[in-house]
Amino acid sequence: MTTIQTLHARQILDSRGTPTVEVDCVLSDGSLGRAAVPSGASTGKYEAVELRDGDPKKFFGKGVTKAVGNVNVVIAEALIGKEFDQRSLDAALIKLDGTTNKAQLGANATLGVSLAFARAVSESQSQPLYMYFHNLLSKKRALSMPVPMVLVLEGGKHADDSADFQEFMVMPIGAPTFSEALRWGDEIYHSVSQVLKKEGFNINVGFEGAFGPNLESNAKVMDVIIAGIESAGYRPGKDVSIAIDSAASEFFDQGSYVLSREKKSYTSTELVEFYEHWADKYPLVSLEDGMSEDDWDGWMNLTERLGKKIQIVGDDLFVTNVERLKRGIAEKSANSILIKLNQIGTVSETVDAVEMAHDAGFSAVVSHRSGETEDSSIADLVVGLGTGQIKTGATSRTDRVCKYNQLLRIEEELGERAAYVSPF
Ligand code: 2PG
Ligand code: MG
Repeated sequence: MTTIQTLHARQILDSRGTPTVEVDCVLSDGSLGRAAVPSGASTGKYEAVELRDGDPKKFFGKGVTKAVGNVNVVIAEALIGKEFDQRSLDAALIKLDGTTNKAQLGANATLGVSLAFARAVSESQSQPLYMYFHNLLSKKRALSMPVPMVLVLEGGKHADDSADFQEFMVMPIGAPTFSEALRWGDEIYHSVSQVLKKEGFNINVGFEGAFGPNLESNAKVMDVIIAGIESAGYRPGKDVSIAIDSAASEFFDQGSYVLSREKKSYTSTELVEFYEHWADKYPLVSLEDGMSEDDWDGWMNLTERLGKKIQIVGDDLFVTNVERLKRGIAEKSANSILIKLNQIGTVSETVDAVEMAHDAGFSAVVSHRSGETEDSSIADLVVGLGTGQIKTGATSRTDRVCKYNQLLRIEEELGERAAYVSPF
């Protein structure tokens, strides 16, 4: 148990030039923990509330001074001078908020405090942050270096006038170590840029550092990626496979899925058939948010048809929330969960979601948001919880690369104590 001496939040900017919350937590022994909160663009309807000021005169309503004030006044008054561990701190935050979705204090306020406290305690105990997270697990699990989902092309809400699906990623499943996997991913990222240039497309990047060209179809994106993998000298499907985040809630409109690149609308069943065709044709190993967040029947159908062959990941569907995950496990809606700290708003609830997933035989993929900061906590989280997969954007832009670089440091420190094992 540790006593919190001071809590101080401030408004800073994220990678999209949008305000976000940063929190400094100082413990009674003087240890400082600092954490910054990320923010989504294609946010799930059921995520915990991100509190924004709504004052149109400042930052177009996107200021976070209310959330900052909640930390500096409400939370500080309730917590300062008291002793906590991570569990009791997070329970106190949940109680103080009093709602089921952090609507009172804002998940950006609660997560800032929860994560800054985690960093402060790991500092106080002179232990790496990944070990601190590791020790929060109720059932022990090996530390592991994650297989990265390296983003190469983006569309949907993350890039202007690009593919309908939001993220196209490469997974170096055949690499021997994390650092080699990162090298392969980075080489492919650069090769994809060469392929695009050669074909006369622009190489402007989207929110997460990957290219967002105006290609004529979604299938063309897959062809470009395969060409990029091959020209970098790797074998598609053997060395490197493909992962997609469709972010289907974003193109679900009044009961149908509208792919504007294809100039076509699909029913839920037809979209599953579309994916089946892609899973036959391409070296696809993972599909995130293939269906919309409320299409539970569609998810069940997708998992029944494809779940033995590929990873079916729920992001907007589960929003790192154990209640929604429980339903997904019972109904066999997916076989994997995307993990985002700010979707739920505390470290402990995030750990609970990972453990529930693992107990059910689901995999868990730790993820960034499209709006990020220099905070690299998710690199430590994925190693400490041993989930084995991370999604943290392209191998460019410091807001993405800082997570990869932290993983390189952790790999160096752990050596053989943390294996790199492909789940595929
Ligand atoms: C996603 C995320 C991260 P956003 O959908 O998985 O890539 O996007 O943060 O915009 O929700
Ligand atoms: Mg997603």
